Amino acid sequence: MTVMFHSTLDDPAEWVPRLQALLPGEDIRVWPDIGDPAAVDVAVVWIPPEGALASFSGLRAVQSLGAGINQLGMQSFPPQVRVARLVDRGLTGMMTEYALLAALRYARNLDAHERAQRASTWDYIMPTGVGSFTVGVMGLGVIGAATAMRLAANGFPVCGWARTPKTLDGVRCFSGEAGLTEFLGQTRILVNLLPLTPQTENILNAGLFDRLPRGAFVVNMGRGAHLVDADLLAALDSSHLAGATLDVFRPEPLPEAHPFWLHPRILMTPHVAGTGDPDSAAEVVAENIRRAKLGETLLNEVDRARGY
Ligand code: NDP
Ligand code: OXD
Repeated sequence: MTVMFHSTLDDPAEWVPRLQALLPGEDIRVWPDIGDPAAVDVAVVWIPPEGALASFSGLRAVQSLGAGINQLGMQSFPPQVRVARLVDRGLTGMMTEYALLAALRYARNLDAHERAQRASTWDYIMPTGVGSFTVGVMGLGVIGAATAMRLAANGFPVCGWARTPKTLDGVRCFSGEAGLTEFLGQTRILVNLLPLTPQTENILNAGLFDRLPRGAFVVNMGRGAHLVDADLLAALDSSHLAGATLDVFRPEPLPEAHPFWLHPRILMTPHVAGTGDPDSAAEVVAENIRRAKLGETLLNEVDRARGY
């Protein structure tokens, strides 16, 4: 088996020795030193090198180094190519931690205190605690479900929304278009953990914000294209929304002139909410390389028609 590794974020010096130790005898090559492209059986990538996969005529599988797969451009892959997203306990843990941090910052008014400090103002805001801040988690998959449970374990009332009905301990679950309005109506901090698909693109828009209570907060950890930037700015500027925490953007990096950078009610981070931990994730990737060799279904294989 020939495996091609490429990432602009993940360090091959951390990944390749781990993969090699788990897959003795397999040939792991790091882009661009890959030799004959037709020999590549499996591509392990965050974003594939521009146009490269088209020349991998023997490609059997693509393993994403991210939990999301929209960045792979998989529409152009031949139908027999299997695609897997990354499910890794290290990544999931970091994502839940980020959501908890963002929710606690709002529940304990740290955003308001940051603004008051910048204005040298002693602004006493009576703390109310987390119990009065219902968090609504959009997307109850691997990361969304773990996030909802972690928030609930930390005292937040939590509700969740997904495409299909779910049951999660301590989380009030809603599903489908029919459940969305009730879900949003009780959400004070909205955390987006949806995958990007044609159905979820632009979902964080003016119509959705209008269904949140006045003074709600938005935390976008999914993808930049979930959010209609102008609608967020309008909702913040009218004070319908009180703040936003954004980890993902369209495009990344966000251009310097974008109004998000200097907005007093937006906290930005550069797509760092979670990353795969090679110590734990290399095992999952190695198992998928073994499965690709045997022509088996991959772990966390993406339903290509569904898009996640
Ligand atoms: P999963 O595939 O495990 O879960 C996706 C969830 O979204 C499922 O509950 C699914 O519902 C729900 N969903 C999908 N489409 C719809 C829809 N149209 N309406 C309602 N619900 C829908 O994904 P993960 O939890 O592993 O990851 C979620 C996303 O988080 C990734 O796709 C990625 O975009 C983002 N991410 C961001 C990172 C960052 O650093 N910022 C890091 C990692 C991930 P159902 O189960 O009913 O099908
Ligand atoms: C992602 C990731 O999908 O970093 O954004 O895993």
